[in-house]
Amino acid sequence: QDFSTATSSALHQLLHSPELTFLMEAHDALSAAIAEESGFPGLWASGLSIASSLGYRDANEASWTQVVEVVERMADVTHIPILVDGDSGFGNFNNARLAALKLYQRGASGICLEDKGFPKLNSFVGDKHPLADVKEFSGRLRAVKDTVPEHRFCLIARTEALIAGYDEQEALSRAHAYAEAGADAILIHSRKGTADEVLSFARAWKNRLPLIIVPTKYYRTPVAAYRQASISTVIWANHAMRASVRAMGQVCRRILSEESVAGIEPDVATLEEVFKLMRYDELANAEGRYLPET
Ligand code: SPV
Ligand code: MG
Repeated sequence: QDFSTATSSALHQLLHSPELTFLMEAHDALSAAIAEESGFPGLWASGLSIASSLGYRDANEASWTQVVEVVERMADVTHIPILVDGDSGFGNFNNARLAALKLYQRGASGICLEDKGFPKLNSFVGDKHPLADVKEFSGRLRAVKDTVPEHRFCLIARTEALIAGYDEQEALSRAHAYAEAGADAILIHSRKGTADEVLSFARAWKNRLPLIIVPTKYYRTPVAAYRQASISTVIWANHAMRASVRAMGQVCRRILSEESVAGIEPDVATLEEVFKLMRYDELANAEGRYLPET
């Protein structure tokens, strides 16, 4: 819990700093270690990516305890804050506060809850994304705030109003309600191919709370536009998972057709890189300290 407190205050600082922050997706301990080693200051434990790595659809097929276990392994191998995609909270206020408490106890720094029902469906799949009632969802947020220690865990409220086809006014009134309910930051999600609607939202929001965006579909917009709009944080939400899908597919097809691994050797990580990431040197040192000399 001390560890959670330290990383969670680091996440608070990232959210509130005047600099634009980038959170990198990770979906298991290995991808988390790689993102940290690359230099990212924090991680997004993506629901889509964790589900994919477990062989599930991003439709609450993975149980909340499975997500907690993945996040625990991510926290064990890293030292940077982890913001967990808590979907819609796995049920009502009671499920949401239970999941948040367990995530906190296992080393997460914050949870992001979206204003949909259970089960949710990934925002880019289909066009049916019924929104939760504002009062009921605000109850989920308040329950989390009252359950996990104040100032030791970040609570992000994500509105899916634009995803669900509502206008900016609906998104704004929801975001204001979630601010009243105690959210530390607002995530405004969009599936448009341009950043126009999130930039317009940012202007109208006037930074009441830090604003987080997920430019998965509007990836062409240069981040200078987000700095100019005083957006707090950008989440690169699924790119480690998608990179591995492409890379693993290519390697599998080549090994199959070439009947050899000689050709792909320069294109895969060396074993030394893997041993370094997983800190085999620490184990060797520990053996020196704890095993009797032979
Ligand atoms: C996720 O990474 O699981 C997200 C972002 O929630 S998105 O897939 O864009 O909905
Ligand atoms: Mg998600």
